[in-house]
Amino acid sequence: MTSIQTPAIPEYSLDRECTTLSRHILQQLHSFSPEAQDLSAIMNRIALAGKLVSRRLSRAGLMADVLGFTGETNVQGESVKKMDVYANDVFISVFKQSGLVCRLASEEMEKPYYIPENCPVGRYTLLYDPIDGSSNVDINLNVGSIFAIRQQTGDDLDGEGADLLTDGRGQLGAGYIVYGPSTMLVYTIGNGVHSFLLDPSLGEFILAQENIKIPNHGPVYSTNEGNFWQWDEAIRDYTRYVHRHEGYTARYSGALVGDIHRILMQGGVFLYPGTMKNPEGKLRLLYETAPLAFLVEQAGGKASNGVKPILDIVPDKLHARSPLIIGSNEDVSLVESFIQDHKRRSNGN
Ligand code: AFP
Repeated sequence: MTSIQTPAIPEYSLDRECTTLSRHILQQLHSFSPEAQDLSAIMNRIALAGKLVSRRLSRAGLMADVLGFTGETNVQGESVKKMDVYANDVFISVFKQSGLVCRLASEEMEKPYYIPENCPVGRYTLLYDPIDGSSNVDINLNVGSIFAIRQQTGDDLDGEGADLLTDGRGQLGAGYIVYGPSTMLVYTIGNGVHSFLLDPSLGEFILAQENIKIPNHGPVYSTNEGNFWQWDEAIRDYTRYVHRHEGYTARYSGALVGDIHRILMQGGVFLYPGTMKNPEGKLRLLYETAPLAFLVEQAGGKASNGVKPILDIVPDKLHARSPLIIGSNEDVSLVESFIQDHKRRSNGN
């Protein structure tokens, strides 16, 4: 009997190199059911959007009319970058003729966008921030895309997306793509958190790490201290505490995705509290804080608005905002303890 040659490439690496996103999702769901196939196909289209945006970003500085502002202002009152528009359109285009996603809602669009040919068969809605951290785009610093997948429950006849105004526990899947030295997609479908790295030579997102667990505590605190005097006294006291105690270091990139990715891998806490001017803070619930809260909770971390879990907050409008305190369990609990203490003291207890 001839002995079987051990393959040149060790088994696990070939298997790993073949572990694409769509295969991994079916493995995660231990099923080939229509729902599993749909989620796998949706994630595959999100991956395609990530490849297209990554390619554009990597060459933007050499291309004409790709960087800079459009001169328009979006529904958030922010000046729109040309890359915001490109990325927003990419996410719409990858779902055309898919029969999957009937509706998309994003930071760049006042109302949900419908893909008529996908409705009514398409039973999913994609919520996304096409370019998170767009203030970093023109200076070649890291940016990201954030996404969440939800079931379409209502008929939404007025096109306002009222059926989307539910808490974050209804998210079927969520994640982000970070466009940094390499392009990485990190996702959850409620079965742990997993990362995939874009291998440009293959044009494929390949499995990098499975079941990522966030450390229970980390040295990093990430916040825009330029807002210090606009914060509640509780948040100011927390900031004074980390200034006065060994073992803390500040890291803030101006792009939520990059800051969250650092904390997911190294531990710590990210804060975007409410301010006197904006008590609800800046970050949007449905396509920024809720997707990241789902992901971080799945990695064993915590996410709140200082008082209640982000995933329990019900938005009152599509572009609703929420304060965000997210990251390692111990560090988020520490910030929350400052808020509770202040509340107790102001109630005279
Ligand atoms: P842009 O996408 O408009 O640059 O906003 C980025 C962001 O939503 C988030 O990624 C950052 O954490 C946060 O806003 C930065 O806000 P500040 O500039 O107020 O610190």
